[in-house]
Amino acid sequence: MYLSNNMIKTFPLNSRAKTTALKQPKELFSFARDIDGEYIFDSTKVQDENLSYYYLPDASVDKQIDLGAGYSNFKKIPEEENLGDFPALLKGVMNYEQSTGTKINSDIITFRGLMTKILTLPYNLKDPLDLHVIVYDGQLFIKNNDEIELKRRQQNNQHEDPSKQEMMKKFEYSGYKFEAVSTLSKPWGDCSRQLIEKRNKKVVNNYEQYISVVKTGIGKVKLLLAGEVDCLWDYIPEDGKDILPHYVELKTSKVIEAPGQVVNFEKKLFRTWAQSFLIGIRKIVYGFRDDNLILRNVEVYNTEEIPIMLKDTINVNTKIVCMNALKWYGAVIEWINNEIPKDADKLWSLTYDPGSKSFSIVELMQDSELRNSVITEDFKEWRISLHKTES
Ligand code: 0WD
Ligand code: CA
Repeated sequence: MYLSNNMIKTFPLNSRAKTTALKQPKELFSFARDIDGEYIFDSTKVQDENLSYYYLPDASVDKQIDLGAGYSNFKKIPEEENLGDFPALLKGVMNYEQSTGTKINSDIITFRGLMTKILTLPYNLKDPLDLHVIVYDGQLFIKNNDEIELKRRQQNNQHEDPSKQEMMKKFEYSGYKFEAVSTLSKPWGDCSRQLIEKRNKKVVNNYEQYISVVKTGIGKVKLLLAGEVDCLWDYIPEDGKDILPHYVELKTSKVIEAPGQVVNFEKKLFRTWAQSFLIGIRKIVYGFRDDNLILRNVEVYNTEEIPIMLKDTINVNTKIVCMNALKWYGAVIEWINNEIPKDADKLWSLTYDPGSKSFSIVELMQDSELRNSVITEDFKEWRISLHKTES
């Protein structure tokens, strides 16, 4: 419920920042979720134990890997447990701040996926957005409106035609299966031949997750973004050197057989560009599968090349241009940052409604249950103690 005496503020969709001063993303720490759904916070440990290595030679691709194999054994996390875990993220933030003795000075703290939605919004005008902004200790914590998000996921998964629904689930599975067959848990040199060959038989799950937390910014706004990283391209750099250039985003898509499918793929590529660009991931690997879920070929893209590629080939009707999206992103992030006061611990909603095509914010009534589910007791205690030592 929003407060009746509060004005809804809307932001025109054609707003663009004149410049897009971007900060180079920098990783502050990483954490991981293990197969049991437990979190691990020691960055060095999770880099060693929870981050995998890309390895898929052409000879393996030629073997026609079945990305549907093992589907019935998929260990899938329930949707309601996979909504972006703020308590885990803030535990990581707290650990990091305790190690440095200072507060991370970001204006906005959130999951990367939500910023991908905002960045790509001008080209996804049919997709609604329903977020909550929780103001705490001078910072904006942005999360999904979980209730709406869950309902939406359930609707998306529900097809009238049960065989279609089953097919959609298999497509989803094939993405995780591609991750399993294209990565190794240790560097290639430390893997036995048997381990490499056995990965096709590994039970696939989406519990295990490696999350990088990066500091980045656009214009004057500083952001802390947490995003899932699929694997390493080559190796972990030595002694604290920048790991971001070594990360890879893995994706699957249908093989492109007809000209009409090119536009669709380019839309996906644009979204993947946005997702990777936001946290400074430089490489994207696409596995192309046919309708029978057989892996047919693999393509590697450098993130920075995608905007140029799209400009060259894009269909005039879709006009997907990354720069235009970035100018929108620069403008809208600055607007959010300016319009929501940081000195009052309030609750706001941030929505995009495809019906009226309006992007807006409005203050909501306080909701302590929601607030406590994001800003944990531990985190509060930590921040209070930090400010005591400062004054
Ligand atoms: O509403 C959501 N989708 C959110 C999920 C909001 C915030 C966080 N999360 C959770 C998810 O578990 C996610 O994996 O936090 C994790 C990290 O967040 P993120 O990196 O911001 O998520 P995003 O960029 O949207 O997606 C990264 C990966 C996906 O890989 P692909 O290649 O499909 O983009 O996270 C997984 C998925 O592997 N993922 C999901 N898996 C199942 N159901 C979902 C989902 N709805 N969303 C993301
Ligand atoms: Ca992925």
